Amino acid sequence: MLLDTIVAQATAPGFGAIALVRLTGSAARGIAAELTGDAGITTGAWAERAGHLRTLRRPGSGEVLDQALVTVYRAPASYTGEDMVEISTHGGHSIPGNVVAACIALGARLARPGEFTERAYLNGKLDLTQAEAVADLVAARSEKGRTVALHQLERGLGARVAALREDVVGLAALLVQHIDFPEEDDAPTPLGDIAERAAGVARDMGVILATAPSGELLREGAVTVLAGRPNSGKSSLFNALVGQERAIVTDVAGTTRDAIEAVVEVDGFPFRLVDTAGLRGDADTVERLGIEVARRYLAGADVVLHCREAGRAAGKREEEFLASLGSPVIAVRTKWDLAGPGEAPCDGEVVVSVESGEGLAELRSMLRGLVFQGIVENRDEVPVVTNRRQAGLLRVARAEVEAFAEALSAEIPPEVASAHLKSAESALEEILGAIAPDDVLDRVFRDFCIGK
Ligand SMILES: Nc1nc2c(ncn2[C@@H]2O[C@H](COP(=O)(O)OP(=O)(O)OP(=O)(O)O)[C@@H](O)[C@H]2O)c(=O)[nH]1
Ligand SMILES: [Mg+2]
Repeated sequence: MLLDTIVAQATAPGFGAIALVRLTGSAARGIAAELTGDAGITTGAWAERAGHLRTLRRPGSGEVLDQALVTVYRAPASYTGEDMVEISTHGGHSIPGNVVAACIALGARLARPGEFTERAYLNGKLDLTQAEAVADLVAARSEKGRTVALHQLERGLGARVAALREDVVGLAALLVQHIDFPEEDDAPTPLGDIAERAAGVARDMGVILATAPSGELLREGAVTVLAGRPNSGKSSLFNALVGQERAIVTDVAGTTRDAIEAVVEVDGFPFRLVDTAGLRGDADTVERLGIEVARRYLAGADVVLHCREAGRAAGKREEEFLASLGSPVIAVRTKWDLAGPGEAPCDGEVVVSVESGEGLAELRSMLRGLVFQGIVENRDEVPVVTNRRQAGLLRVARAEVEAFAEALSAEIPPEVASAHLKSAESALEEILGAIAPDDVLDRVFRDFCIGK
């Protein structure tokens, strides 16, 4: 596949010792030869995959841009599968920008986000699940999230989906035998057996699908909403869990008005912590808006930390509110350093004090246990389905294989039933990206960084 030549700075913009500018495409080596004034890059005189220190010059004026380390990769042995050049320049704002501009002046085009990885996919270097893993790896918010993304980059999901596709193709082959040679002596596999095998394949799909919820949580972080009456210590607890003073804390009820989010890692697992406005009926307009926001977050929460300060009994409305929540709730008794002598926590309540630090470790371990218990127990079973695209298509494939098994059992003609297998196969191929409509590709690569 011949595509135009693209360029981008792969390292984050800003101050740093080194910046990496990447070029890929058929003109990559020619552009690098002009930048360095060294024709050896195009003739093949250069050792590939080795750094060469060269002076880069602006095309036309010959003004020196930088001294840089230039590495050449020849197609197909490169990340994208095309001719590629990586230029390590000095860091900072202007040098890498000038080098990118010089490449553009020499005929390259600025890359779109994810375009390098998209080319790797288009050239068969990665399947689509691996391309997704590249984005996940860069964006991973926790140690465990990184593990999952790495597993997927090693084709953790891709290999299993490819095996399932083989299973489906195998079922179709058995069926064809049956359709073509129903009367043969060494008889084809009976339809009942084929149906049973199909049910087994659908079950295998179910096992992988069952990892989808935790895969998604590990990627996105579990949405953890702090809720409770005004002044119950939500923002203080939020700050304690985040480890810095992010939310404003005062002794005035109604301090927090908008939702504040922070991603925190708890024992290697990712949580998206949300501090919200306290819930009460007699709020002013701005606070009421904040309460509305809080309710929206509560509706989408994976877990709620309900805060009630020491010395205050739970109101009836508060209990009704808790009962109305769809998500699991951890009851937190805050400001425990202020608890009266006879005061005791209720059943299942965890007591904390941000003053003394008491109870924070216990709260963290409760949080991790509640949301990620399944993963903690199955240490070896890495979740393989990590996003909605994969889960949706796998669900389609499973439904089709199940429908196929049922059709055979209902004595629907095999020729007709086989249509379900075709659909299952297509869905599995779409997971791998063997067939992928443009809008699917756009969605996958849209969230990448430029230069990746
Ligand atoms: N002694 C003590 N005071 C605390 C503790 N946690 C919070 N406070 C105090 O309680 C008051 C309210 O705390 P916030 O964290 O602002 O409470 P909030 O629930 O966010 O309040 P709103 O945003 O108004 O809904 C502040 O004066 C805090 O300093 C604690 O563990 N011990
Ligand atoms: Mg607050």
